Amino acid sequence: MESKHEGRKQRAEAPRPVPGLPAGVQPFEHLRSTVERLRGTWDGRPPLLLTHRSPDPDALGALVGLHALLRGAFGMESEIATGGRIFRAENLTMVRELGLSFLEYADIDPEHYGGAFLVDSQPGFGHTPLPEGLDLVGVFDHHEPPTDGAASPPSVPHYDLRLGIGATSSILYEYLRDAGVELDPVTATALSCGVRFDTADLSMHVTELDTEAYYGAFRRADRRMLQRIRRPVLPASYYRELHRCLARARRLGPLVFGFLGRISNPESVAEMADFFLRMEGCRWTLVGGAHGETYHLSVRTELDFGDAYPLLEAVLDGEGSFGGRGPVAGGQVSLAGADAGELQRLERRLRGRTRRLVPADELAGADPANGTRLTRLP
Ligand SMILES: [Mn+2]
Repeated sequence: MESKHEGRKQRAEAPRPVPGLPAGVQPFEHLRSTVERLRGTWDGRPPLLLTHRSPDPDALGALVGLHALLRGAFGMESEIATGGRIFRAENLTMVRELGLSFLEYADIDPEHYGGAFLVDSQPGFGHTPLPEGLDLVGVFDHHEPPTDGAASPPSVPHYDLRLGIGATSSILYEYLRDAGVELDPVTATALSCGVRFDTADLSMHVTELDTEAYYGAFRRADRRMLQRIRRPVLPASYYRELHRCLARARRLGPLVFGFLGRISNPESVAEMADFFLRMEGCRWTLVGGAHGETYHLSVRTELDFGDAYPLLEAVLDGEGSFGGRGPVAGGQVSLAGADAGELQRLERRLRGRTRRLVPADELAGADPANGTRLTRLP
């Protein structure tokens, strides 16, 4: 079957330097010498651990892993600060079950810390504001570096960027292993959640290290806690939103899409996009909804259908920003300062472009203007 988006190939990008550790150096040894060199200048002040906004399980796992590493390997207590509310029920449950508590960005006093570490993100990423007046000592990440403003690697003493590794939690697992730090149940559970989430239970983006981390962390994890995180208690509002989403969603050949208007939880769009992809015969999904001053969009594709991001690129057609990795893509359009009618107009534009991505011969009897309500599907 031919799909319209197959002609859209990823733009070739000029090769750019990838920041990383010096060749041949053992990561933990490099971290040890960096910490030993710098901690004398910290006057006993602790390091602050940071990640991207609204941390996901991999970011949380890496934070907990780094906290345990600094304590176990260097006898150093650290503090963690996070920004952006966490909405996804699994992630909230993970924080609660693991007994984690974080500082808010607004409460950070840079004078109080010797330096900062950043996990599962890099300086220059839009979703990662860094507090001013605090030097980055280390970065641990597995994402492609930002394409703009990063012509040369940033000058961070310990910059461990490993493209291709499935999860930052796996990278921290390696440090803990090499440092000989025994995994306590909380750290093991956190790392296990992180590797599981970013590799979809070792089904994608998997390396040897991810596999070792997945089983190694799981062996020492609290299994009951893992199960509670996997099947979290859901608030009543979740079911209200699910109902609205089911009522608004439409099927158009291989596509299930829904534009939800205002939503109470910005994670709903990703959850529903995942949920619809499981429908028999569905090859790709797109869900959008407005939360606060931002319109959120998620696209999911079946693996053999092609990447998600060219589809989202076509739907956005230059509006907003977006990113993607394989079968997953997400985007945002700002509604800041927009009048009351703009949300409806935006959804109308998005809906029009979305419909045009489905070739006429794939409509399978659906009304090409509106699609078919899920309740009316044969
Ligand atoms: Mn990650």
